[in-house]
Amino acid sequence: MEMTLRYYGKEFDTVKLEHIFQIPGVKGVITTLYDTTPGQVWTREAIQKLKKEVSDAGGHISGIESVNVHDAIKAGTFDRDLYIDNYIETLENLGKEDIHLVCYNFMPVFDWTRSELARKRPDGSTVLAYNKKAVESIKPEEMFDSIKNNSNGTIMPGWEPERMEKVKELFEIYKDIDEEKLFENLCYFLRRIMPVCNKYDIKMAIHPDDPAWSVFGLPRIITNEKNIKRMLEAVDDVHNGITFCSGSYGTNLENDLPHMIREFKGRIHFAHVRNLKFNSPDDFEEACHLSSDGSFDMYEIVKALYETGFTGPIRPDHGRMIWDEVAMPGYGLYDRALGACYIEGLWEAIEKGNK
Ligand code: DNO
Repeated sequence: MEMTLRYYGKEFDTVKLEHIFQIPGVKGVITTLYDTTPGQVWTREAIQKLKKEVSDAGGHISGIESVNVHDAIKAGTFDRDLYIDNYIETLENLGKEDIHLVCYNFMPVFDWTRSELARKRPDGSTVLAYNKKAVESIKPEEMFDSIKNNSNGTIMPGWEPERMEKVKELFEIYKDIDEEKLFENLCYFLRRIMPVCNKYDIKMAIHPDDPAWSVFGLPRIITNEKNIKRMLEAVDDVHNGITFCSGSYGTNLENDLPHMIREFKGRIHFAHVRNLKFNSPDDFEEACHLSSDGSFDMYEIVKALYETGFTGPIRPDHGRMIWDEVAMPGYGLYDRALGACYIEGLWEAIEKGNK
């Protein structure tokens, strides 16, 4: 495995690349062109500029998170092929620039959802949290406003203003889309992009739906073992793979995380490793990475990755806000740095224990 950190680019991130590369063991970042909108072609020039920014700071790009998928593709509207052509062109340009991992998601309208961005924990740190009843009692616009007002002046991924301007229109195009139709649209998209992925050896790694259930009545499909299996079998190409995000799959308490890692051996191209603390099945908060702080056994998760011969990038995921840091919620430097070292420590112990 390679330890990495997510980075949004110098105009958007509150964390500096130079600081990221001071974290022990981190020389790679997972990044994106944060100022592009879904459907837009990423030019080679823009990709080169991003690569240079990262290499000037002493590191490299380990993968992209995300190249977002236009809603026309997810909803399968008449114009989807045009947007798929653009996506293919972006992949081609990434391939030519020697980038071989792309994380994306197939969640209608929104990306991840949370009811709070700064729930206070007993030690004074703040974390992202989800309460099912709170989410069920509000409208999507209200959630957008609350996210916007609590993001410390940053733009949260998946909650970009352009997306929200069109929220009503977006809901309209999904009105006849159920899970089955969404699944077909995903397979259609994957079949069309596989040739370019094969040509440039680009591994596509779909991110799970977070949380792993339907939100605001929209269908969600990347939620459990059965559905992933179906997707991997429907387009049976190693370039059609997954991002194993413990925090997202873990929202569904029926998902056995280490078992899923073993089951999808060879098709996990990227891992987000983080812990959640459940207060009840309908309420969880994002704990620090340590097993003892949350509901998951992080040792078993890392061990499953190790034992399945995982060689891709891992990143610590959302961190708590600690030590008075003011940053994009979930994406401060300090707690993610602690998370990275903890995961590296688990990995080293497991590796040496196996020799
Ligand atoms: C949230 C992230 C997601 C993820 C996308 C991938 O913090 O885990 O925004 O990057 O779903 O496309």
